Amino acid sequence: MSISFSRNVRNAGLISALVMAPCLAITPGLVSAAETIKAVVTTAPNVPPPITRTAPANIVVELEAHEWVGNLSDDNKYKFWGFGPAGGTGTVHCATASPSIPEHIANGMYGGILVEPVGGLKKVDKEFYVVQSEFYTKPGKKGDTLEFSFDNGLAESPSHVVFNGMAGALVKNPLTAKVGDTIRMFYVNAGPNHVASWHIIGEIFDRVYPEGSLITPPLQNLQTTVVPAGGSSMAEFKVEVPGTYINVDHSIFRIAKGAVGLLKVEGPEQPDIYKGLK
Ligand SMILES: [Cu+2]
Repeated sequence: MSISFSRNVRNAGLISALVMAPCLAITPGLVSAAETIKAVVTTAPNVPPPITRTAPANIVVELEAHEWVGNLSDDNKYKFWGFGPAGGTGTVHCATASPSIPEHIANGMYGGILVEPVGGLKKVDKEFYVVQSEFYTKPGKKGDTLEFSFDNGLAESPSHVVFNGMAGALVKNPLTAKVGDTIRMFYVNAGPNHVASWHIIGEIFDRVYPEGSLITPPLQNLQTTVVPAGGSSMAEFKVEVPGTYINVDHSIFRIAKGAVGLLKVEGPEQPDIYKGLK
């Protein structure tokens, strides 16, 4: 199959969306009669303006498929497939059969989508969005643009497990907050193969909304939470003590493949809560 043919099929491909919180009770009859609106799409870290309508609508999201060579790690580049622009929280990915659905996801064709409950989410000081995903490459040497390996995908043996598209991206650009901040973190797991065990070393999640359901009562005081491949989670917590917290998939050897990020919290020491040993 020629590259141009597969690219054309890809460009015409379906987008399947696993939405975090389908919050409006929309009946099929209402949707078919509803107004059609073009979605406002932006690039991270921007988000579109809040919606003000109170009735259901058919939302058209225009995404264009792109290929580009970018950094997969400090040592290697990779030819990513993706959409531009894309934004939001949850999991959105291609489901096009050519060359194969897994190949689209393994090359980077996914993003997040967030549907807020009616009335919106409670205000917090900081919101973050982290996407975990795996890449499957053939071996290469430093400086190479690595090639995709279908065989390694089949073996479910990723060469890279990354947050936000590149090994160590959130180490180079840590998330930041101040002591006392309330934080909401959306965690999307694009897979394509592995379930994530999301954990922040040094922190406890005050509330976790498993599998991204924002209208189900949250679990409280969790250490680690499971995020399925093709799924998401949301956690809220308050950072009480300054320090560098480490965001990981607690399938912990994946740190060596790139799945590690930092959350740096600045502010006065809180010895009543935590004191390091001298
Ligand atoms: Cu695709």
